[in-house]
Order: sequence, then structure tokens, then C-alpha cells
Amino acid sequence: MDIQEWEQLHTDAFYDVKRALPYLEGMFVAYNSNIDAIKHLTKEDLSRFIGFFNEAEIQARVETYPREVKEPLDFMARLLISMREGKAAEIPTYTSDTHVWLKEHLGFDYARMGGQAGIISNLLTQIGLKKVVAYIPWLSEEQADYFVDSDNLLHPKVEDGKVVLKPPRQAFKPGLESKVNWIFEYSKELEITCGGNKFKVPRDNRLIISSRPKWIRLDMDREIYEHLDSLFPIDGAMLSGYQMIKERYEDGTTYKDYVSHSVNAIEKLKALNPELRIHVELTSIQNRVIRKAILTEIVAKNVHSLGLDTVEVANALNVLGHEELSYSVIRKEETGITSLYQGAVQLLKDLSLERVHVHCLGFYICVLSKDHPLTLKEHRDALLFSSTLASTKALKGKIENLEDVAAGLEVPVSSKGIEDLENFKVYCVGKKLCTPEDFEHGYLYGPDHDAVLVPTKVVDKPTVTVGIGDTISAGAFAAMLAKMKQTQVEE
Ligand code: 8BR
Repeated sequence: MDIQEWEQLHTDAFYDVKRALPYLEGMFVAYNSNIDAIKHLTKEDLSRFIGFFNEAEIQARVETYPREVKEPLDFMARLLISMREGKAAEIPTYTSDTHVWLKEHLGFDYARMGGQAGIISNLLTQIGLKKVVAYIPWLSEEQADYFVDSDNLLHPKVEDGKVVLKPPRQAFKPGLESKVNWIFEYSKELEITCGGNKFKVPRDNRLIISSRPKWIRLDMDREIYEHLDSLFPIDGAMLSGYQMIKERYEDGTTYKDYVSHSVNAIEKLKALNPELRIHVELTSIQNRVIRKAILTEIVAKNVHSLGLDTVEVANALNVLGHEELSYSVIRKEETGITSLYQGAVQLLKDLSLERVHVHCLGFYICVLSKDHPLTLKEHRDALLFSSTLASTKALKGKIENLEDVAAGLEVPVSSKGIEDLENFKVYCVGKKLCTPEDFEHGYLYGPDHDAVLVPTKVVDKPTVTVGIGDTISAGAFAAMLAKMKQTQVEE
């Protein structure tokens, strides 16, 4: 299909999914949200910043490649590494000292909702789902302000031993501190001189210092767990934030406690509605023990759908014992897309999933189990709908309602994405996964799975890049569920 046809399919899919969304009763979204403090770094900021340190000490710290920010010098070192390579990075900090220091020495340009569950809740609310139930175990008063103020967004609150659903601004826990992440964005071509070294930033990217206060637990309040039925009716759950689980806590609990609580919550949700679909949104998880536990104990067998990007596919394959495939996904050579597809199929099988949605710049791959209830055309519509949402987000920085998304429809489909997919055609036809005609439609039929491949809309000069992955996964998952509900009702 040529680019014009893909444009038309995007438009048709958008209006089709828009008609299906009202069939959804509700979506549960947990666990993580935070406040993102954003600073776009200028040349002046950087030289002022480097000036706070001894340049030889910065270089020495760069050599040690700190994996955690314990003091400001660790941050400085990782910022330089990220900028030198133009590579996004996310590093944890467990103390609030870093936050205080950054606020005093650098400050931020603006703040916004951060964290996958926070972003997804707001998005689903704004695209008009009937009911979104967000659950953030550490909802502070300040954090609650970053949730959209709208009747269709609710949060459980324990009142007189009962669980009631209230707008987040009436459901926060008084006295809690807020979790504030810092996002340092930098632009291509920025010149850096430090400790006698000089380099130019190769591409726009970002470094995130993610705050992990010691008291935070990825868990569900007992009363809410006991009364999960109060959240219903819901058709789906989008769960994320598991990367925040630590191996050990000072109070003697370990990751095993939180993994098993999470599984219990999933089991209970499914028991309350056996038709309910559960999606887990992955992000980079540095700790391999945690990464493996999340995949093999929470995701495998308990969950239906997984959303992730290329790097996360490689990371997941790596801990599941597929090192070679993992390296060929990450190397991104010409055969990169073939490895990515094989990797997604491997994840579908290893984790007994119904759906694996991989988003890349310019195309998405969605691998499906054979028994999935929708047609490949309906899955394709769900992906195209999310591509339009993503382009709106990249273009405008936000999506306030479905009318805003008209702007996204004007964004052109990526010709590079079409070209990347075209390079994959020979493999697919050769392996008898499809006929050349099926491939044109984006449909593959494997021996034990199906798949949909679509080129997507890409904004040339995006306003933001943070949160687009979550927007893609949430948009596609909600669209898919809506189509499932619509089909059930109309049958
Ligand atoms: P992660 O943050 O999870 O990596 O997801 C980012 C996703 O955003 C990419 O996979 C890509 O699909 C999408 N994206 C990016 Br990055 N820049 C974009 C742009 N300019 N236009 C549309 N989508 C974009």
C-alpha cells in the first residue's frame, strides 16, 4: 500500500474507534504517577553547572559509570555520558537531597504529570472513556492536582471502612510527600567542553533522574484490595510501575512480597470479571532480578497484553535466556526488524500472552495469539488509532480531547517506516507468513500466532517525546477493548 492509502486507513480507523469507545464501561489504571520537573538545558546552563564541580573529578566519575545518583557529581557524570552518546537514560535516586540540590542550583522550566499510570489515566479520561479508575498508592495532595479534573476520572478512597470512588483531588492521602522526577532535555549540536574533552551532542534526547523515596511501596491498600468490587464495572486494567519494586527493603520485606501482592490483585480483578483484559506497560528495569521476576511471575500467565519499545524487547529477551536474539534486536542492523518481530513472538510464547505490542519510531508490530477474538483488521485499526494519538501528542505536547486529535490526522505517515517494513517483506513472504498482498495490508499469519504491522505517523519536530510510548500503548489497548465490547454487543 502506498503512503496515501495508509493515510486514509489512519483516518478511517480513527473515526471507527471513536464510535466504538462509548461501548467501554471503564478502565482501571495503576500504580505509578509522579510529578515531572522539566528543564531544557542550554549552553549557559551547562557551563554554569559544570562550574559547580572540579572538572577532573567529573571525568573520574564518568569512568565509574554511576548507576544511582547518590550525590550531585553522579548526576553530572551521567548527564555527560547521556549527552556524549545522545542516548536517553533513566537513573534512580533514593534520597530527596538530589531534588533539593537541583531545585536550588538549577531549577526547572515547568512541571507536569509523569509516571505511566498518571499519563495513561489522564489520556484515557481526555479521550472520553466513560469511567477511568486511577489508583496510585502514594497519591499526595500536590500529586492529585496533576490529574485531569473531570467527572469520568475517579480514585478509590477509604471512608468509614468503605471504599468509595472520588475525584483524585478528594481522594489523596494527607501528609504524604510527593515523588518528583527531573527530566533534563538537551538538543543536538550542543557543544560541551569538560576536563579537556570537547564533543557535540549527536541527537536530541533526555536524562531522567527518577525519585524513589524509601517509603514508597508498589502495593495496594488492604481495604481497597478487600473491596476491589467497588471499582467495577470495568473492562480492562492497565498496570505499570513495577520497575519501582526493589529487591530488599529496610523493613525486611523483599520484592517477593510485592510481586505476590500484585499477582493477588490481578487474580482478584479477573475473578470479579472473567472477561477483563489486563495490559502491562513495561519500561526499562535496571535490576535483572526484578526484571525477570516481573516478567516470569507477574506478566507470565496472569496478564493478556504487553506494551514495550525496542530496548525493552531486548532487555526482556535477555533475562529470559535469549541473549543472541536480544543482541540482534539492540544492534538494529538491517535485519533488526526481523529480530524484533522474532523477539516479540518469543515474548508472546514465553509469557503465554494474547498480545505483544512493540512501538518503534515509524512503525508498530503487534503479535497476537491465534485465539484472539478480534480480526486482524480490528487490531490494525486499534494500532492506527494509537498512531494518530501519538502524533497529536508529539505535535501539540498534550491531548485534551478527541477533537484535538484532528491535528494528528494531518501528520504524514513516515516514509522511513514504510521503507523499514518493506525491507521485512522478503523475509515474511519467504517464510510463508503471508502473501505479498497480505503484507500490503500489514497482516502476517504464523504457525502459532498472527501479527499486524503498520507504518505510523511521525512528527518531524516533536514538542515532547516523554509519554508518547504510554499514549501509544494505552490508545491501542483501549481501542482494542472497545472493539471487543462493540462486537459483543452487536452480535
Ligand atoms: P518510549 O518512550 O517508550 O521509548 O516510546 C517512545 C515512542 O514514541 C516511540 O516508540 C515512537 O513510536 C514514538 N515517537 C517518538 Br520517540 N517520537 C515521535 C514523533 N516525533 N512522532 C510520533 N511518534 C514518536
